[in-house]
Amino acid sequence: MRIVVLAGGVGGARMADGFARVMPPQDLTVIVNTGDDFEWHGLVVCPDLDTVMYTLAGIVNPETGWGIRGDTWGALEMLGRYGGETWFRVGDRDLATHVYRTFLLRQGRRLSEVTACLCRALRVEVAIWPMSDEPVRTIVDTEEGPLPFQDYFVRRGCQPRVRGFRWEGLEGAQLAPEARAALEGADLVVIAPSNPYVSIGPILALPGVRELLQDRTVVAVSPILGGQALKGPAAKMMAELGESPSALVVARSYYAFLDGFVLDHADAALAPAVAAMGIRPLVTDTVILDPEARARLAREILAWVAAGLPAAGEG
Ligand code: FO1
Repeated sequence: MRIVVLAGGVGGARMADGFARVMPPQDLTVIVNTGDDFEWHGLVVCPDLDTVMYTLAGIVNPETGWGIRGDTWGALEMLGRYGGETWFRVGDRDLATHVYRTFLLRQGRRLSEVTACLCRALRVEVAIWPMSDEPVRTIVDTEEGPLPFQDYFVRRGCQPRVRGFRWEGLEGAQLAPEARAALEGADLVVIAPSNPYVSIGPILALPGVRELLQDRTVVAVSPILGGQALKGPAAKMMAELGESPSALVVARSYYAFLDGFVLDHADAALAPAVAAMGIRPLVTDTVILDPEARARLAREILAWVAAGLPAAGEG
């Protein structure tokens, strides 16, 4: 079975890691959000691509879920001494990734090619593709005005109240050719437990993606359990956009193309409402902090899909 995982940052990386642990690497592709990308002191930083890449390479910092384990901060400290901004914390080894990526991009290579080159060097066998080779930048419209994503997320700690989201560059952007080929050939698309607005939203906003998903088997794992996000601002954003935070809001936002929806035990009571939307629910443990839990959830999803998405007690 050829599987494509649509992923954002830490939640996406953990779900991709689960599948990477239980299936042949050549059958798995991860398509990653690039709306969080930005220029940092002249370097092109792709936080979600790097989070997925470092996780699958086994070198991610397990405490933060992003950055490199055991990294040091000498360059950042020096940058601070020069008066440079240091609110976005780039470690010394992580810095090399941004330097080399920027170097390759300036030679005219596409982001997909550059990502493949970095992954090869880190011995990542699973294909990781950016959603687009053209820059697409998430702008968070807040009560204090528009903020570029990392300004909102890191510098302002997700404090300003959200009014909506926009994507700069979307008009000129296409789904990258490698990502498109993977989606076209997929037997199953898994939407990782990533933020539906700012991690999955940009991927779905690219022309043709929703149409491609309508023709495939698509299951999503809820990033919201018990009305809260395990990590990140998804529940806060929901509330500020006038929704009562719930896994149901996520299922509804993917309704047009979703076949199955994976809910945590904490939300078992929502399963009938999911089924009433014509979407098959699977209730299980969706907390995937450790590698064993990730592999178990991936295995469970594969078995569920192979059995034709039976509801509990069926099949
Ligand atoms: N997240 C933070 O909360 N603070 C940081 O200083 C920070 C630095 C950083 C550096 C490299 C990288 O790849 C990711 C980094 N992140 C940081 C995470 C990142 O901002 C978010 O996880 C994603 O953009 C949201 O998915």
